[in-house]
Amino acid sequence: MLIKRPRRWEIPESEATPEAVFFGRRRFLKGAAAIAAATTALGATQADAASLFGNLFGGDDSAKPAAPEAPDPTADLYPAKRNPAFTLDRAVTPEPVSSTYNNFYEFGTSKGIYRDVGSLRTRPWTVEIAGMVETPRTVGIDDLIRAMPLEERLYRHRCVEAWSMAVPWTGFPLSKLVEYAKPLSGATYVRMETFLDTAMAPGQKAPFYPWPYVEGLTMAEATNDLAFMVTGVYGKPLLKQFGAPLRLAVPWKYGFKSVKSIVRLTFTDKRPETFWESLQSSEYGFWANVNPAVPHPRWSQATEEVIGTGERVATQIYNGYGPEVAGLYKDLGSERLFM
Ligand SMILES: Nc1nc2c(c(=O)[nH]1)N[C@H]1C(S)=C(S)[C@@H](COP(=O)(O)O)O[C@H]1N2
Ligand SMILES: [Mo]
Repeated sequence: MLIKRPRRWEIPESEATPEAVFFGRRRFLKGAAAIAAATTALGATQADAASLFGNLFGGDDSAKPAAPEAPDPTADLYPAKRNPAFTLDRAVTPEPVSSTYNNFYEFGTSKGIYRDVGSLRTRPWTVEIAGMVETPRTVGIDDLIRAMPLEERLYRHRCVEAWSMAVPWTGFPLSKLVEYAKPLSGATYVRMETFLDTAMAPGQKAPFYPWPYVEGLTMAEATNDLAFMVTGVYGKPLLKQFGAPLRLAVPWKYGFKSVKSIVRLTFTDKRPETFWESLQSSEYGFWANVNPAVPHPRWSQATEEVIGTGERVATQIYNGYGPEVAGLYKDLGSERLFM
């Protein structure tokens, strides 16, 4: 039994409001009012409306037992060999810490969604390759993982909410998946999408979010060596709360760019409209590169809480990955690159 108590690194809402809370509050009121109006019109009471809304986000925080599942069909591929090129300036965050402090709004807005992801079914799972490619196609996740060269990389991970971790991801360079997809030369962006299934993910019943979760990169970003498709963590197949069975890790950008539980990649010549940007473009942009000198409209980005240590450290430009990625942005002076 886990007892929920505030931890040192949980920044008070008054200081740094997580992505959800702002909308959480404003849109919550709208959503609650809409549900109240709708259900009242149908003859239900306001109390029913309130409990319906409570149910959307799972009114209680207690553990939900996960149904028994077959062992992961790719388990034999782990642990993969660590790539020594990717080192850290800090200790790896212990798994019990990083796996109990996650953002995955499909399952609710708390950091404790590891208790609620049992309903995520990761097999069968397919990944669709769509849009401007030689041949659009759909591939089974296990065939895809086995076709790719797996390696382990230690990456820093910096959330826009001013906390960070260091995580040993296993996966393959996104550039390998781009090669596999054979995009047409006119494609300039890749759009990546999470599943949409309200039965698996109760958070997707909340009507005021633009589901499914969408993210995107330019082709230059997607083929940069740092852009990593993640299939495992801590030497094992990915745990559900980290975005199983396939998620992105782009460590020079704020965490919200690293989309989880991907089902579709669409190659396109139009810049994708992303989940957070369409919710609130004045706070969350397309580029979202980490920069301590550019504050979020509601809090500073100068420092970050290292989850699990109680330490607050200085944030680095591009989250410390400037040598690898700064060149991608040298001709984009007029763009809002840092939010
Ligand atoms: N589909 C989906 N992807 C997502 C999110 C989400 O809510 N849904 N949250 C993002 C945010 S805000 C962060 S910080 C990271 C969190 O990744 P982690 O839980 O592995 O630390 O996932 C990102 N990817
Ligand atoms: Mo985040």
